[in-house]
Amino acid sequence: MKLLGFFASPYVARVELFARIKGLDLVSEPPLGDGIKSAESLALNPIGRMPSLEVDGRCVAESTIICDYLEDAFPQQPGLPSDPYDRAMSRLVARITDLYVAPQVSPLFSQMNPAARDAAAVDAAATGLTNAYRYLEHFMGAGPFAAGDTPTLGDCALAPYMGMLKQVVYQNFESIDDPTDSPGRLRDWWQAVSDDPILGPGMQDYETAFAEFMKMMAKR
Ligand SMILES: N[C@@H](CCC(=O)N[C@@H](CS)C(=O)NCC(=O)O)C(=O)O
Repeated sequence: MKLLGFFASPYVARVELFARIKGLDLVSEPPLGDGIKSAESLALNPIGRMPSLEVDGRCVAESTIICDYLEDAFPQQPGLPSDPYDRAMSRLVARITDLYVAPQVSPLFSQMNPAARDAAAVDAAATGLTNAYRYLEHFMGAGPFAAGDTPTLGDCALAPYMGMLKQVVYQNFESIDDPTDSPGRLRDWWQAVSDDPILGPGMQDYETAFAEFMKMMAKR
């Protein structure tokens, strides 16, 4: 079994962090050929995005589906809560990350230069993020993690996005606040993630990998 993709991707990180909380030895490795659009990679996963999980020559695609596969294939150390409602909430945090947090990021990436900034585009993304944080706070429950008192899928999905937003958004866009900086559910969640013996070091690794990715992009 091979996890193909770069850890700097929040979707690859989701799967690798999920594997870590499940105690699985699954470390991401570079895509086949010369990248995700190579003939070798596309033959395995025609979607052409990372991550892909190669299992005996076959492929499981899409980060959350890969996590579902790992949960089914390796149930011994669960990566989801046992209570059905809490399981749904953990999955919902991952879904809110995909549907309401992630779409705000690319528009902001293209507005990094303050001199050429489209204020309306920044405002729209800021509103989108504020709404997404409200949805998360509504559904996350008492915690301190995304769904309960141990890390599960929702944490593995949201934490890399939050780490990425911390590096590229909150410090570059004055009008967008870091929700983990002011008292509230997301600050308590981030503290729990940072203090966790698996997710804390995992997020340090993610932040290093993402910073290296940004440096590489800046040189291009
Ligand atoms: N819905 C996919 C999203 C994966 C995704 O967009 N990955 C990015 C890297 S962060 C990618 O491969 N982008 C390449 C492309 O869009 O061509 C998942 O959850 O796995």
